Amino acid sequence: MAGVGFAAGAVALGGLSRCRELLRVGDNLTYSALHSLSGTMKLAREYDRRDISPIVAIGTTDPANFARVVAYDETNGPIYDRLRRNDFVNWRLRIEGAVERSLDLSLDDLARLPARTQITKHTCEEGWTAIAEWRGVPLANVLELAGIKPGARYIHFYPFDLWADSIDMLDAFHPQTILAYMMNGERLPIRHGAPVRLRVETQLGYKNVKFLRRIVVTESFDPHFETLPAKNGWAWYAGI
Ligand SMILES: Nc1nc2c(c(=O)[nH]1)N[C@H]1C(S)=C(S)[C@@H](COP(=O)(O)O)O[C@H]1N2
Ligand SMILES: [Mo]
Repeated sequence: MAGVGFAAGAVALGGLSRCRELLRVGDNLTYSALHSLSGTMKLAREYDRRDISPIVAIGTTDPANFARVVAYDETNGPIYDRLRRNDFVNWRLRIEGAVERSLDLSLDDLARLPARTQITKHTCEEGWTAIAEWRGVPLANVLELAGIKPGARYIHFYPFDLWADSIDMLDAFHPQTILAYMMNGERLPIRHGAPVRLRVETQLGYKNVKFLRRIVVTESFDPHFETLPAKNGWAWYAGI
């Protein structure tokens, strides 16, 4: 794992100068100061079971509830509704883009891959924090399965609501970056992102995309990739 992470890190740094041109000034400073210069894979602090705290569900708490969700997606909201009625048996996570082979992974497929459990602190940009236990597949394992192409630089995450976001290879191959399907020892509840959400422990809360349906690997940074966090004026890189 460490070897793979290092290699991916080197690849990501190669693309950095290009991406730096495209990012806003604020992002540049944070990105340089907190991320690219470190070059190492610093682990976020992990806690004990007794530290687990009540965690509020924020943002979209049910992508199928069109009446209450600001980020309701007219196409994917109804699909989410159908999938959850059948306990997500027919849900598939699509992985595509700059990969050797596209994948459609079921919950069972994910459960068969090596898993990681971590008790970490979620830090929301609104100022609250909460500690929870997450279990899921390291994103690195899924990317290796798909075989990312040499030019791949960024990973985009698309959920069943209108939220979306992207991370670079350093964070994608970070050992604590997982596709979580369990929370506090139980299946991930709807309000926290069922059936699968991203946990990226190196960044602020809004990067942790819930209700995943699609992951797209890209070679270049798309400054026009429309995301709700970007529309809110929040930085693309939100390292903590
Ligand atoms: N799909 C989706 N992911 C999302 C959001 C959302 O509204 N929709 N909100 C984000 C924000 S701002 C935070 S703080 C966390 C909250 O996660 P929680 O609801 O499990 O506490 O999810 C993030 N991921
Ligand atoms: Mo947040």
